[in-house]
Amino acid sequence: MATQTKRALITGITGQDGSYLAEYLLSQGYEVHGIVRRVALEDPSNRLVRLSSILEKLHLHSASLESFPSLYRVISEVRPDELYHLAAQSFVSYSFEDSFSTFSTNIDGTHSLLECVRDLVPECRMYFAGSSEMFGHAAEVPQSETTRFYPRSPYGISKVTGFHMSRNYRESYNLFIASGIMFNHESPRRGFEFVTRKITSHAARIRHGARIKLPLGNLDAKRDWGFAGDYVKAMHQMLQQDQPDDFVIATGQTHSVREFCQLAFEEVGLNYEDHVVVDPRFYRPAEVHVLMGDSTKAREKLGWKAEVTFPDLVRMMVQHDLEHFSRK
Ligand code: F7E
Repeated sequence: MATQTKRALITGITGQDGSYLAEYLLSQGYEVHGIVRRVALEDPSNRLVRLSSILEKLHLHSASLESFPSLYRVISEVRPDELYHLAAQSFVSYSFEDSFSTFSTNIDGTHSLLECVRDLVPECRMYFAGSSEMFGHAAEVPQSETTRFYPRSPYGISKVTGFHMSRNYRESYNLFIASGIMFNHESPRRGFEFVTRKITSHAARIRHGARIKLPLGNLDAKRDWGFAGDYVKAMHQMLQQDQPDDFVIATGQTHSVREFCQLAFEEVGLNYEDHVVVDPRFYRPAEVHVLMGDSTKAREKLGWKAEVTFPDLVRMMVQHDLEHFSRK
């Protein structure tokens, strides 16, 4: 008997992770649906740019995390086998500027989806995108699934809430809901507001002759940076297990923002110290100083490990931006 095509629904499909995940699921033979904002459908050349190479293979539906009825309608139409909830207000700095909208999008949006799954498709397997920001001011290094949460931003708090809600729905209603506690993951598709892409785009533009400085905040913050293309495979793996569970997804290495600058500028033959200026506007009211993940559980149970190393990640992003800005 022929096996039935699995149907996946992705929130946040237009973002970095959503686009890699959509490509990966298509390569695995899935029928891929995505939730996008109505304005994205009206302006595909700008808003769907990360999906441009696969757009005709996708089924896109307009809905908003802020509207329960819109989510309810899409889920009842699509009836997914797997739901990947990636959409969020994900920029930590902005969450300090507008904690209300961050809480509303990230907490109420997750709550709405959980309730839709419970009511409409209780057999659907759901992935919740947790974050290393949940560890925040962590009491231990490295951080694993057993490390206590101590979020340091409204974003981190919203993710802790989403994580606990997901676990509670799993345990209360016997749903298959898995959470990834994902450490920073980057790529040439990263938004320009995040520090890695900010650095690689500036290094490339300066190499091409732009007379600009690179203003940054805390150069000593340390992060466990991996490649987003590796991380979406872990999301999929989590939903193929016999039991739903939570997993730390990380490289196990940590590097400072300063080290990232050093490597990125070296890649274009420059010294970062000649181009970076420290600008207090980019400091955060409360900083997370060191994150480094222990993904032993993911390695043992999912057979997952990060493939792309830190120097290769920096090189990939810089080389992409050199090409990207040569066309501007
Ligand atoms: O900051 C420091 C900043 O904004 C990294 C999101 O995907 O990963 C991401 O959150 C570090 C911080 O990412 C600038 O203070 C210095 O210590 O690239 P970021 P993030 O806050 O770690 C987690 C896992 C998520 O879940 C989030 O959604 O870099 N930093 N100077 C700066 N950061 C920025 N953005 N801009 C600066 O100028």
